Amino acid sequence: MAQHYDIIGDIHGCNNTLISMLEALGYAKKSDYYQHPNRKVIFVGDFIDRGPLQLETIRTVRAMVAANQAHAVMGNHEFNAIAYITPDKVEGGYLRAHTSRNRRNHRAFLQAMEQHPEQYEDVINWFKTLPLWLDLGNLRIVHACWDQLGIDQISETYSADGLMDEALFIASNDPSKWEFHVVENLLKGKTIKLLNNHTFTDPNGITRDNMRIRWWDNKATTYKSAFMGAARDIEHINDTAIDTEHLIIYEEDEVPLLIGHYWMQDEPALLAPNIACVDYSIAKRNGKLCAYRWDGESKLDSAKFICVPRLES
Ligand SMILES: [Mn+2]
Repeated sequence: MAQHYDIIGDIHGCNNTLISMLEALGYAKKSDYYQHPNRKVIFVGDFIDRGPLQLETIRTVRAMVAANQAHAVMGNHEFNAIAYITPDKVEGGYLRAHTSRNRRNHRAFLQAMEQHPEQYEDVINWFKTLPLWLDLGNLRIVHACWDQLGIDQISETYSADGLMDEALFIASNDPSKWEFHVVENLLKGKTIKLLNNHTFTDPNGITRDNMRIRWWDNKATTYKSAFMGAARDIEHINDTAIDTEHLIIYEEDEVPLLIGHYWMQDEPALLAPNIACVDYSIAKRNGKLCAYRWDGESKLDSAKFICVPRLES
């Protein structure tokens, strides 16, 4: 029988909620990791930042991956964590600058590392083993956006299994390189610049002059209809036709794709018949952890989402 998977969304340091999800899915702790008699987990990335149990979350996920009970892909938060402590040999400083904004967004993780400095290097080295994407043939996983052309470019130039070596990591932190733009698409999703220098403040409190878009949706032809974000922000977005190249083709007959990253709200729903997001804003007080139970189907089913409420106070 083909392997079936439970795809679990962004966890952001909420290990108690993660464990309640694993138990809800029928996993039990044997020796030092959670397992299920006939299923495995796929984690979509973003294990760290924001929540209170940073190292505990990493331990839970990592033990399952090491025991071959789970796969995990890289999220933008793991990518940023590596860049934050990687020296920039050309410009000096670090590949991700230690600005107050970057420090603030990384604070929960940095505090955990201050308490356990002996684990910092080991954790970062584990992040470096996370692939940018996972293609199982009948199921695909990426943190934010399946950019096939970009995946092909990385496969031809670096690694066909999406693993980042040092050269790819450095190039993907350099905005003058194609690698930067591909990795941005994969881990942060396609964005487009707003018209007329318009800005808005996103739910993270960050002022943005660009917006995340429904990159797969070929019916989304205006800024408003292509907007991917909080409902309260959409009213600030113009209903003007988009005049730049903005879509990334993912046809409805391609294999199912599971993503995280997008801070979805309300009841889980499919983004397309073959695309589902399992990130339902765990970091918010009323947020939840979401998963999709996949049993080999090529068309996804909105009845197969499962959610557990956030347990961390
Ligand atoms: Mn993310």
